[in-house]
Amino acid sequence: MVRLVSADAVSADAAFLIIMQKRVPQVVISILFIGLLLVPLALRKFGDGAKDKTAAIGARESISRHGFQLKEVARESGVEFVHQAPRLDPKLDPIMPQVASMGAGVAICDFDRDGWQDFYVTNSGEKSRNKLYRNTRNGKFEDVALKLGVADLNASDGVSMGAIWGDCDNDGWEDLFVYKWGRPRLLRNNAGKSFTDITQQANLPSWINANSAVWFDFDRDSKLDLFIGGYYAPDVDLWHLKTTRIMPDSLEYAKNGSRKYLLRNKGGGRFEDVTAQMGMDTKHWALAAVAADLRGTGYPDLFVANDYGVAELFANQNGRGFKEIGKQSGVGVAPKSGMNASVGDVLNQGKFAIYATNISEEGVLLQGNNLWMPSGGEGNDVRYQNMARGMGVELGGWSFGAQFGDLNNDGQLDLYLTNGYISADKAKNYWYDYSKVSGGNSSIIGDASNWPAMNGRSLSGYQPKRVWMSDGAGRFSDVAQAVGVEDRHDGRAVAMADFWNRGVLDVVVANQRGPLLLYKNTVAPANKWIEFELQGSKCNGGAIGAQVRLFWKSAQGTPSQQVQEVSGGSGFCAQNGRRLHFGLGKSQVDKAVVRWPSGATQTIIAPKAETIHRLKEPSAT
Ligand SMILES: [Ca+2]
Ligand SMILES: [Ca+2]
Ligand SMILES: [Ca+2]
Repeated sequence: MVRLVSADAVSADAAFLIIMQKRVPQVVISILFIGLLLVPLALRKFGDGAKDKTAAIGARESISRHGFQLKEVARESGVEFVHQAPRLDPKLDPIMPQVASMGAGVAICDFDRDGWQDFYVTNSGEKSRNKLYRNTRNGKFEDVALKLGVADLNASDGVSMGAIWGDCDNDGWEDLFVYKWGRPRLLRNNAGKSFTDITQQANLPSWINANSAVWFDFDRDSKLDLFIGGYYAPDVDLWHLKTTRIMPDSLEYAKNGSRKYLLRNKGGGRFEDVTAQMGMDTKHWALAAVAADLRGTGYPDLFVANDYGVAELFANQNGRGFKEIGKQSGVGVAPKSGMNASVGDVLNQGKFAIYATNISEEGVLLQGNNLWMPSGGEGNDVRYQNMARGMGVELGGWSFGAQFGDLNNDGQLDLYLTNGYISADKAKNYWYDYSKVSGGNSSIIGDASNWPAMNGRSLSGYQPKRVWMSDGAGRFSDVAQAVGVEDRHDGRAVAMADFWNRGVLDVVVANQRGPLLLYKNTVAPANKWIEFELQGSKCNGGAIGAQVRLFWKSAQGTPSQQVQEVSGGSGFCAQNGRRLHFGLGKSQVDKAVVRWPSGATQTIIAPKAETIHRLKEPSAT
């Protein structure tokens, strides 16, 4: 999950300035430029922790200073979930904590369509149970997984790694796909009252060691298709190893990862494997993926973050196949430990940036996270520049899941990141042994028996999380401690939704071998908001792939816009709520333009703020 190098070669601050010059006044550029000059200084001074700026303050002060406050309320909300890791083949015992280091996932969905967001959480211990937390509207959640038939997915044929919701049969009810190290499972939602396992008839692959999956309708035939990214090769049974040569054969250009799976929905609950035919037959250690219309073609593209290799960008060729443009677009140049894929219209340009996370450990390794900002070009010639350093979201420790969302409703997307790999003995560190092995040749690295026993040592454990607040002018600052995010668990999945229908984004975090955390958000009431819940009639029920483009004027009259897209999975082993949330600050909304996956658009002039707008796709389009 790591390569030992000094620093990321990509530096794009100059290009960033060129972009910024087109859209912000001179004074902002000056401030920004001074800010950029100060960045290296700040990095040296604060290193990876940057705790000085983020000291804990009271809730009232946090709301007045930053516009919001997060309070962890899992237990008082009835959510008591602790993730269990799998116990794999005993031959891996000496390094089990690092092999069995994933599986804590969370996917949000209003599965019973009562207007309140629910969530599904994966567990990974053999015979452990997954949970489906139904929102009981009174501030609490109740686990209905066992009752509805989606709890016992770890009893045989592998264990869960994550899940995504998508209405694959277009009956209006979102179905559940659970990906595993093992046999993937598809569960049909019976009107929110029960689930039926339809894996067999769906014709899914029999075994994938998967850590990422995304629902998206790549060919826009209205039927949701499924992308699954594999990690270990599919012929590896982690409980019954034929060989200990299962580790990556390189930490930079590993060739022994898994194939991918692009499964086209044929209707009637059946899927067909079109991976090679559509140009996705590459082999990597995929850890995260996100689909979105990145190039304005109307078709969803797919970004894949790979561990031990370069990222891939699959440009959708009008539904007829994909062209991998990672290298030419800039996102697939430096090999890293890609562990997250999420998108957001970071500077309100009407275009998506992509955030991929990696690993940084002070004094040992600085890979740096990537914030890929669109920097020009069209079609297959689209270009991205990594602005993570200049914008202040580069160093996040051993980073895993991250999501964009406007946490303080000021009209600018913020970024929540969780991290931490293995928190064991605080006084003992595995980094030295880790470095020794990872510096070896492929036959050394690739064999688990060559890896020194961990013996209870930590590896990038107990890390402070990041809540990066955007200033709207291209800089993020970490306010995690100040706004109440003080946990140090081994974070994996992050997902956001307005759980209590209050017009704010709450955050749920799944931790490896740790408790599920539910951060309830309180936002300064002066900041307004608007939300859109889209229901497909011709497209898939959850309207995955639909976009809302919101146009507004600031209190000073400056026009702005922000685009958001309904997602079938993003981050790391996560899926945000389907409802789109926009913070408005004190701005006036001019209009909202909805683009349904069919391509039909619908314009709503001056939609009311402080309102959840529930829109159904016009059936006549
Ligand atoms: Ca619900
Ligand atoms: Ca359905
Ligand atoms: Ca389709």
